[in-house]
Amino acid sequence: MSHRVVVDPVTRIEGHLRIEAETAADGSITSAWSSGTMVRGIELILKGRDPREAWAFAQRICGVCTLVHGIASVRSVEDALKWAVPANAQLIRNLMVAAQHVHDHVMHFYHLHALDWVDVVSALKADPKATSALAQSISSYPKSSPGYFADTQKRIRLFVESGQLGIFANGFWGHPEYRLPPEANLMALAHYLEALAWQREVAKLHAIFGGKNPHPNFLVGGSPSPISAGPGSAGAAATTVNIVTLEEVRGIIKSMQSFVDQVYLPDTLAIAGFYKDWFARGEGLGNFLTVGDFPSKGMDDPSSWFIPAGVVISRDLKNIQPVDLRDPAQVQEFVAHSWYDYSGGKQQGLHPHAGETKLHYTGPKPPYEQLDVAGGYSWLKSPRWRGKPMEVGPLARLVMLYAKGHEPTRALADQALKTLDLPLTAIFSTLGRTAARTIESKLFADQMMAWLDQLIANIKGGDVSVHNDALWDPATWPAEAKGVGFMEAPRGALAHYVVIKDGRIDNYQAVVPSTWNAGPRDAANQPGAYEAALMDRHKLRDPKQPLEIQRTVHSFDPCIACAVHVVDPQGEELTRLRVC
Ligand code: NFE
Ligand code: MG
Repeated sequence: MSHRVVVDPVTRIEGHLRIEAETAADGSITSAWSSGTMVRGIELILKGRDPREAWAFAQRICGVCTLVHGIASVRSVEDALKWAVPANAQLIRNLMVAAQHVHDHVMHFYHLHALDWVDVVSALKADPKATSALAQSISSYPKSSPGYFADTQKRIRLFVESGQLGIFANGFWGHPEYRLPPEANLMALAHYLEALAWQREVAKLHAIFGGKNPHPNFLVGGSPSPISAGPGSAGAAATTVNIVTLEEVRGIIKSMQSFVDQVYLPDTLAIAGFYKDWFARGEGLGNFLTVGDFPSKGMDDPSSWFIPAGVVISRDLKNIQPVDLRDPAQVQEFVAHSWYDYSGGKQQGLHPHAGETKLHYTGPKPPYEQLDVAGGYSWLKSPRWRGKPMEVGPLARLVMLYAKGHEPTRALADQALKTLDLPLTAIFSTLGRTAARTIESKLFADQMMAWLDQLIANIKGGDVSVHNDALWDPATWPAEAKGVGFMEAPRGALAHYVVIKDGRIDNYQAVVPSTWNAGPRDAANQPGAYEAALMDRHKLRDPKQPLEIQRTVHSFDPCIACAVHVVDPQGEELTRLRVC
């Protein structure tokens, strides 16, 4: 007899996500559905506004991938108006976006995903001396003495003995699928706490270039903080980019590099070694999309991008398909199983420049026992590329870089596979996705140093330009313009679509990474990436503690706040939502 397992809410994510899975008598998942249960209206307020200030509103779509919607927004306006950005501002943006990736990925690994593999309670049984020996055998990270691990264990014991696990509450502790020895659990938990302190410092990079974090400042046509080529001082450091702040940036990049090299990468490999079967399930689609990012020249010169754009279908790395986000035949959003309607009917797909948002809730009155999966069941739409569902994110980027022969990527991926004694096909999996995130963190942290050196070389050569103000006056703009601003956000391909009329925003649409990955089935009943991954060889050991579902869903690093963000080009009222 089949059985429906419901996980709602999925915790340790951003936003509100519900997963339902149909299981057979032996616990195998036979079908799965992903539902965004929250509806928002943030982009509605963009209509009629000055496109130069759109970024400040769009950025509030999410506080986790904090700056990515700001970047996509300024790029959409620059694209629409053919507004060139100075080289220094491109470098500063690259540094800010890459810092966001490294920060976000470390936080995801330790604070959102690690506890799917690490048992907090088991760490209490660890021998601190043996933990120290284990840590020193895999890394040269200096915090590795027996005393350090004994202190960490004491902190965790205080949590557990108080009966209030606090940040460690709501785990499936003691679940038989936790396989790490107590010492590995204690080591990972020590690094969980280290990562909390580390992230506080590295977040300062955004404040140096953009005034604050989260939600740093941006500027259409460049970067907001002027560069001062003078000697620099503590006072000037508060308002300009100068030699003092750039050296601070260097220190932050070094701290990112050492944490990734000495903690994140060795921990990923050590933990993965105990869960090798998770490199053989959880792939799902096998289709991957990247939109490309990190220009060394400009967003209009794809040959200069550090991450290339492309599509891989059915793992076919030899045939990378070109991507054109402006092409209505390529990108479409479907609502066949979403709580929306289209004026042309629920079966059609619409390109985002012609996007519509009409709320149309057809489900049962909450709280309900289960989703109406034959009808609508999510506030997410289903984006498709040439009609096909796509996975976006770290694994898509790794696949694209690997397929294109990017040497540092190949070296890192091949080394990781060799350490774990796994074939290349192992990357198409739950832990492949998790490891891809770690590998790209190393790629980004190392590349950041090269971008910083280039920025300093430009300044030394006399170029202190950060903003092109030639188009600042809307009187210089065409009466009508359309643009796409795209980037690689930590969770994957992000594109903002803007239509500008008479100097004001006429339509604004965002197609977001977690919408690609977490969206429901489409008009052809094809599942989205989460759904397909959960249907790829999962078996629940205990349906009351669906740890296996958590592992695969978390491997995507869900952000449902980003994924659900209602746009209404007609300016209709969106708030009057009746579900009874
Ligand atoms: Ni809110 Fe986001 C990222 C975007 S969603 S986290 O990364 O865009 O997938
Ligand atoms: Mg959207």
